[in-house]
Amino acid sequence: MLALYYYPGNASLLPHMMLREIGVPFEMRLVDRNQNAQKSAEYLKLNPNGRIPVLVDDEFVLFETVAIALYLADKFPEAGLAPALGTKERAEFNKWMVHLTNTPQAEYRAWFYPHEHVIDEAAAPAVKQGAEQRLYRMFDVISEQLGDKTWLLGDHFSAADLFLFMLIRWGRGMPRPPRTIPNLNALAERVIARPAVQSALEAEGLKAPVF
Ligand SMILES: N[C@@H](CCC(=O)N[C@@H](CS)C(=O)NCC(=O)O)C(=O)O
Repeated sequence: MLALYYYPGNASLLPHMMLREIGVPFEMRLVDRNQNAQKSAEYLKLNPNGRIPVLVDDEFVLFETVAIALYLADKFPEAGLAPALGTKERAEFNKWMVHLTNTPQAEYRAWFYPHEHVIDEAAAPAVKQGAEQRLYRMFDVISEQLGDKTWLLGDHFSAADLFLFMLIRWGRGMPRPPRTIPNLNALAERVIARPAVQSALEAEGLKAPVF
């Protein structure tokens, strides 16, 4: 049995949307951040970093969003959420998954949790501002790369588009949100129109404006 440890709107949203795209039965297990449950002894056994998400597949336990996404894409290849292994398209897909996780997703960590990056709390606002400026540049580059293509991989919808959608969504509170970039806005609109995405958002109670 597949089970996803999640908190609404967190990085768990990517595997959650994928599970609904795949259409396989799975269980949702809330990690209540209001109770700091991600740092509980029980959860730390699943992810010693105390971060969300974790995927459990029977006895197999996996943390790191992109590792979970790749596992799901490869376990259910018929869902077409990643191109076939060993192809150039797969290399492109891997590029986007790695780029999105180690560039904007990592930068968001500094934007959402600037206090983790300083010793003196007074420096936290400057760290957040720096992260924001870098995020603007990153989204501009992603938008240039996307151009007027339907999806990051052209005609092929993939988990990378779901990932980008989640990152666009996370920036909705920034002074210049990613949705103000036309190419990114168009991609997010296409993603949100997907029934599987709609049901994931609804199940997590994420209401408009979603991004
Ligand atoms: N690299 C990790 C980062 C996960 C992460 O930062 N998760 C956030 C939620 S989006 C979290 O658990 N925050 C609560 C905390 O750090 O205590 C991954 O992609 O799985």
